[in-house]
Amino acid sequence: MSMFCNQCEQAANGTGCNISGVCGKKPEVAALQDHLLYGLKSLALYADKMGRNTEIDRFTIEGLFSTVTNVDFEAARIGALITRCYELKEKAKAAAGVTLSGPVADWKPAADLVGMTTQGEAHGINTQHVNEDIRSVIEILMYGLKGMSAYMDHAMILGKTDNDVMAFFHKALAATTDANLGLMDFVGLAMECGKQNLTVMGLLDSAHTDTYGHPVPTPVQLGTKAGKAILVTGHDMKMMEEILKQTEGKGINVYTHGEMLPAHGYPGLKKYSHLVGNYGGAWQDQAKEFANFPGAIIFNTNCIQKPAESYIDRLYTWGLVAWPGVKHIDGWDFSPVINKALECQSLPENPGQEILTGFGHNAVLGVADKVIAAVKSGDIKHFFLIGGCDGAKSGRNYYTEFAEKAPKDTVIMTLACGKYRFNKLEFGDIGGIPRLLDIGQCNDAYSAIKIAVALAGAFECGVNDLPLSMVLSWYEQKAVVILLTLFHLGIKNIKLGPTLPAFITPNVLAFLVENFNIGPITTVDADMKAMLG
Ligand code: FSO
Ligand code: SF4
Repeated sequence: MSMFCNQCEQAANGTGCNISGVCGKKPEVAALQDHLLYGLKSLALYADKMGRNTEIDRFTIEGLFSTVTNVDFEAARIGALITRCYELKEKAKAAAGVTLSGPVADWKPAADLVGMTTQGEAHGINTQHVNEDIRSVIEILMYGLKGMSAYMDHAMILGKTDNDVMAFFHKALAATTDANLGLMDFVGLAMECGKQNLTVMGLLDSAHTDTYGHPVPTPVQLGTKAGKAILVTGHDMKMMEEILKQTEGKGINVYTHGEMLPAHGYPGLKKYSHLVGNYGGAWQDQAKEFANFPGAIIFNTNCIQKPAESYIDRLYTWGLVAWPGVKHIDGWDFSPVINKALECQSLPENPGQEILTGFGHNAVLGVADKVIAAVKSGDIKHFFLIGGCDGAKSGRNYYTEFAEKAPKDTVIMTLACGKYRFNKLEFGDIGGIPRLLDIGQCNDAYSAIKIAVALAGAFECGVNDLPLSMVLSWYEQKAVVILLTLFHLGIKNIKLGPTLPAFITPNVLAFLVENFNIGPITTVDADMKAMLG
């Protein structure tokens, strides 16, 4: 059985995975995910013609997020989503009061998984256009929508939504099926996706801060505390809160892993004394780290990898993330995970290094006067935003080297899991301002934008005129939509690595270089010199 997927930075040979996914995605799951996307486009054709419907909107977000890299590897779950998608499409068709024609509008899935898989294989990743540049921009748009769905999902879990954003999801999905649209139509939709995502990131920021307060600078212990334990990895704060509530008084310590590290900065989460530290680093080291963590482990979002036998029995998934053979928690009752943690071995008392997190926009802008004065006096010469998602490739050592070589009179802001490349290094401070500021998750990119815009306001210039350089790493589709948001904001001169996306054609790249002067990372010395020059 064949497959083709090129949506993440791991795409085999820099072009696409065609035998099996480097991430572990099997051809059957790839075909089912392609089928689900086809179904979501069919649903969108009708949803675009009716008013807002909460059930359809929520399903669209969950369906898209399920196809993001390292989220759902379970064929049966994707099959169930396809069936549900068809039911909702029929409902939308009746509510819209129109009957559209054409293969996408007429979509009907087979009744069984084998049939759905065969149909998905025929659909592929996009079938409406033959021009390779148009296909490239449609892929950028589709991956942008997938990334935006992830941020929207977290916001929705905390009770936020936005009608205009949801209308855009359906409009854009429907547009990808329109053979009459041309290159610039899709470029416009991709840019609009960046704009809509700014709204979503703002919603998510207020979802987090309204619920848990503004993050405050917080030291996080990297060692272990004696006792039973649960390790939480992923991105979802509400799920983290539930784990903390349900483990209270049970003698279980809770640790963050990967992108959950910024949870320690929120007053509403750090108040739990059994949230004791962060264990391990970024997602791609999970096999080694989970094998050494004797407690229960739970994923609430990406990035899951094939679990090893040594820990699969202690591993759980929740929400949209799933792996065959791994126990899944439906809903909000985490008793099975808690019981497992109580059965498992205890962790030893082994204190370690402390690192700081919690530099969200409120904390950084709270000391804006100090920062501005340090820039004016020349104590701070430059800011670097070294952020983005991490991956397994050795070329990613660039980001460690870049942080290490950043001159002592520069400040590094960071976010997302790429920070683990350097967040345990000692950077010191400039007049009490730490040289390394952990803004949070990839989900907190809004904070970085707010900080940059506020600095530009203070210096009465544009963001592009600030002494600020962005050195970003990308891995999956959440990074794609953040790039679209930065383009929407007119941010130029971004350095992107470790490699450029396989789905960008030379002509589309030329367009991006011409309009945004984005470029691939080269060597640390050359890039640093150009930025500081
Ligand atoms: Fe990383 Fe994974 Fe947060 Fe991504 S854990 S790679 S961009 O899912 O979302 O930064
Ligand atoms: Fe390959 Fe990435 Fe697609 Fe997985 S998500 S199949 S690694 S391109």
